[in-house]
Amino acid sequence: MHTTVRWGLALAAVGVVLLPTAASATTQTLPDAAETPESRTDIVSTTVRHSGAEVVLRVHFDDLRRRNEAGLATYVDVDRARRGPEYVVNTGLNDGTDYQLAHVRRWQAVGAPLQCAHSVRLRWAKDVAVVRISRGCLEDPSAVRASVLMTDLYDGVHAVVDWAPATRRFGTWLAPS
Ligand SMILES: [Ca+2]
Ligand SMILES: [Ca+2]
Repeated sequence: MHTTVRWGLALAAVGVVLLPTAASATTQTLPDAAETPESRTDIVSTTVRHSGAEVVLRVHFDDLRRRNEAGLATYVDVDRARRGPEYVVNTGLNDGTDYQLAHVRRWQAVGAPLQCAHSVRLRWAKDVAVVRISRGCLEDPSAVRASVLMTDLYDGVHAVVDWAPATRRFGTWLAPS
């Protein structure tokens, strides 16, 4: 009985010690409200995963079609000491679109597009954009967090925007797994 109680206390102590590790996630999914009824590409959720090799953002839309007037900016923050994000992948959401990775200053892409490994894949049947950025592009950060902006010229003149999780706000910091 005495031994059992001791082990119980020991395990409880271990549990407390392990908590900070369990709390530093490598994946986060952020649900998003359907707040832009004018746009088919309203963001409904965003999943960010930080692996040992890359950062992968899966942005789910209400209805992603091959023809649209929408674009997506996926901002990545890698430096806590410097305000705002350091990188962005800008892409259209239409079939055959171009995309590019660039440095960011004050939420604007600056300088020449970066040539390191990154990709954007649009999956029409699943209504998902998959954005991949190798950790090497991001200078092997200890943690990252993301903010996503969809802009849609839904009628060719007026633009609606949808931020996730909110305007110029980020998800949680994610350490590589
Ligand atoms: Ca939304
Ligand atoms: Ca920063």
